[in-house]
Amino acid sequence: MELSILINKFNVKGRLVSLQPFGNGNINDTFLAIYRNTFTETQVILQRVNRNVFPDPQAIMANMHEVTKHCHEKLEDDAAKGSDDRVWQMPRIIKAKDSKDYVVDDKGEVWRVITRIMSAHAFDVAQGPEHAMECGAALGHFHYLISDMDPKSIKDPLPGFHITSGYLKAYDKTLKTAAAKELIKSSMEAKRLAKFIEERRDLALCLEKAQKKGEIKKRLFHGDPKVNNIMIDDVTGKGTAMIDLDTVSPGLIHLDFGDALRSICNPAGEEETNLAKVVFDEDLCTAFCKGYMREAGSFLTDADRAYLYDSIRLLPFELGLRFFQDYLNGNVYFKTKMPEQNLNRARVQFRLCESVEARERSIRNVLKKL
Ligand code: GN1
Ligand code: MG
Repeated sequence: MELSILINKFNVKGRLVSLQPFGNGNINDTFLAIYRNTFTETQVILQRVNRNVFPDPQAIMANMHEVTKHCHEKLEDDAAKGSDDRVWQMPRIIKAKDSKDYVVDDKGEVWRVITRIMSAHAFDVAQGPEHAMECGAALGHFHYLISDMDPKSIKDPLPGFHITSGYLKAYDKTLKTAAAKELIKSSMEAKRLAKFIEERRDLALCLEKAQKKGEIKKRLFHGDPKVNNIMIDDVTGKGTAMIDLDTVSPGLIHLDFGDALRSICNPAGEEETNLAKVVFDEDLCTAFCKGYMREAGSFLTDADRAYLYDSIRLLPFELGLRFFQDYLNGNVYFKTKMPEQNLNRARVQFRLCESVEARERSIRNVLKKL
């Protein structure tokens, strides 16, 4: 189905004047649509939910309905009190003309339209300590927003997501295939990455073990709080919204903390090819943590705090493992433009993990002072 016919099934007023690919997501297809009428224009986001990744796209939309309903009520109550230093925002679902939250096309693909947060941008890399602090505040505020939601209202969007032991199992299975064996045999770099993983198998289980012992507990978490999912107000420079709500589900908030830091403290970005530029930036880390703690510090127990360092080390390892496994498995999960792209993305994450390890003492010191 042509995109302009598809978007016409949603309830947006005005005439469609532009529909263009938008953003740099690795999973869903995203477009920006501009509608014009005699007085003004409306911009909305059209997205196809990737059913290769999300087994049940309708469940994703049911979750989004619940999350946005809960958070919008809370946001409006807080805005009415007027005690915040800004208007916190969250995109809203725009319903289809048949009143559903999504449209299924003739191929069975699920499409949604959501509002665009205007006069705000998300960046692919951290712009400096102030930006990092605002990212921390936005994630902390998001954790506050979802903290009193009933976890039972959310269906598991992606079974096994962020369970590192599961990614190791998938990796071990892939290693046994002829294609993966060939790729490792023919590349020194792939061999080096495989060795990197072997040396850190124990690390992969640290949070899972702490959870089994009951030291840290599951709560709702965002699941994908990387820097380009955090909207910053163009006018004030303040964090205003977390976007990409598909993976909100019960899990450890440590995973969000570690994932946000692995993305924010790597100003070279996820696609850097010169590994010498990939360094974990401690100033950005300190700034992020300050912003996060300001909004969410009161929820964290001593045990939660004790595992923050482990989360910062684990998340780049886990993402590197996911990229490398996908590379060996024929690039079927993360979108790629070049065959070696997932290999390179894995190199970057593993370098970042090493950089965290080299700075363990001083990162722990930063965390202690929070
Ligand atoms: C994916 O959708 P996007 O590009 O924001 C991935 C995250 C990774 C990220 C790395 C559902 O996020 O887990 O951290 O790529 N999302 C999913 O860029 O797998
Ligand atoms: Mg995204």
